[in-house]
Amino acid sequence: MKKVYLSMSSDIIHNGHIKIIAKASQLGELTVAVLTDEAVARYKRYPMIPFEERVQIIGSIKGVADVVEQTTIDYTENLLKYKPDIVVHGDDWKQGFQQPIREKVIETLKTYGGELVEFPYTQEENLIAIEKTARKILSMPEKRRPRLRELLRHKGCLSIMEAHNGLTGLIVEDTQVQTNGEIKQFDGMWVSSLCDSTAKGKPDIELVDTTSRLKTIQEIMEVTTKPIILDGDTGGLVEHLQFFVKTLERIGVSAIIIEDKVGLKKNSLFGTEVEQVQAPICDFAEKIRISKASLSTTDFMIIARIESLILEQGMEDALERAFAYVEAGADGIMIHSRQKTPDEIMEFISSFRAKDKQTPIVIVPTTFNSVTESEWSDMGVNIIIYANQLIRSAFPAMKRTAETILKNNRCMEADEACMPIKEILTLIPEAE
Ligand code: SPV
Ligand code: MG
Repeated sequence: MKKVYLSMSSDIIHNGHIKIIAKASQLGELTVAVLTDEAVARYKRYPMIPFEERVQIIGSIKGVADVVEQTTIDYTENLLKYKPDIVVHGDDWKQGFQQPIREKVIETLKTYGGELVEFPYTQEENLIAIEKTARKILSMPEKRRPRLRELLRHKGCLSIMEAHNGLTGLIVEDTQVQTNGEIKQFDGMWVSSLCDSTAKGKPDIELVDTTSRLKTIQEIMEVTTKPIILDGDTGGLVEHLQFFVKTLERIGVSAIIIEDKVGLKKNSLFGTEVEQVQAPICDFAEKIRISKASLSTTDFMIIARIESLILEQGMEDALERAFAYVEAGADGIMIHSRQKTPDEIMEFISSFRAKDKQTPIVIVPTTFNSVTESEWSDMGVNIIIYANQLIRSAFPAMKRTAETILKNNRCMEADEACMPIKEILTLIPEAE
């Protein structure tokens, strides 16, 4: 009896799957590999049905002899482990983003004399509609809110990009790249105080009030499904913060990061050029304790941001604060720096991790930007936030276009830097 291998990532099992399973099982003893939640989330949307349930469902389909786990969309590891005689797939992967994965499968099969069998793929008419519904469900507060914790559990280190309106939300939601057969996308969004303020033509000094911040979040939420981390600045008065975190939790935000400063907040990257005052440790710890106590779920995270390195208060102070904030109930620690080199951040991470292996560490590598994500991950970082790159790249592009039109007294010369009219008209579909 030949060993047959079929990999499945879908959480919506339709007739096309049943047909391919039936055909595959006629070729020999069929093992179906179910992609883990992490692997699915990496290249598609987050699965609505968790891995364990998908294993049960697929295992009970007629013709499936065994179910195994596949942890990446790349088959290589499993093929070398199980050495199936035949790999089965729909012929749709000859085109599109799965092409390099297909080529790698063919190459690996060659090494031990395996064979690829492709069946015509039957696209279910109503699948597109079902996918749209899945997206709507995933954007519901109770589904979106716990997603950050879920991703942290599955992936260990997340890549988060800033969004400051619906359009940038869509960029973070939908942008995917393909390198060496791996598909990559962002795990969630950072609603930055700097970008939210700048987009409104305001300075980053807690001038944009919570009502306005909530409006930005709602705008993003309406068109996306990924988890949202809010830059909560200092959190303001604790008497206000305890209400604000409840609102955020209710609408489906996953986390707020609050920084340990008091008085008029200025952007951290000014450092000591402007007057900025750090809160006494006990006051900030109390702020965390009170706001944590007002939450109704265990999903929502309150992350404490330490400004000691920004304000040149030293490593000892940063570490003392980190442990005090964790003790007060902080669900994560963000350590910030404005150095060009990553040295002080790395020193903090290794000292903190020597004593605390669990609490998520968040970094914003705007100035110390040479370290790769996998290097940060190896050091013990859990959330990497790209805090301002979308707005920083959009502004010079828009300014250049404005100048080009002024200089030329017409817009023809600006056209090459613009997307075609047809594309902008159809970028946002009219109907859901
Ligand atoms: C933000 O994005 O608003 C931040 C990060 O708080 S930083 O600008 O580096 O302070
Ligand atoms: Mg900020």
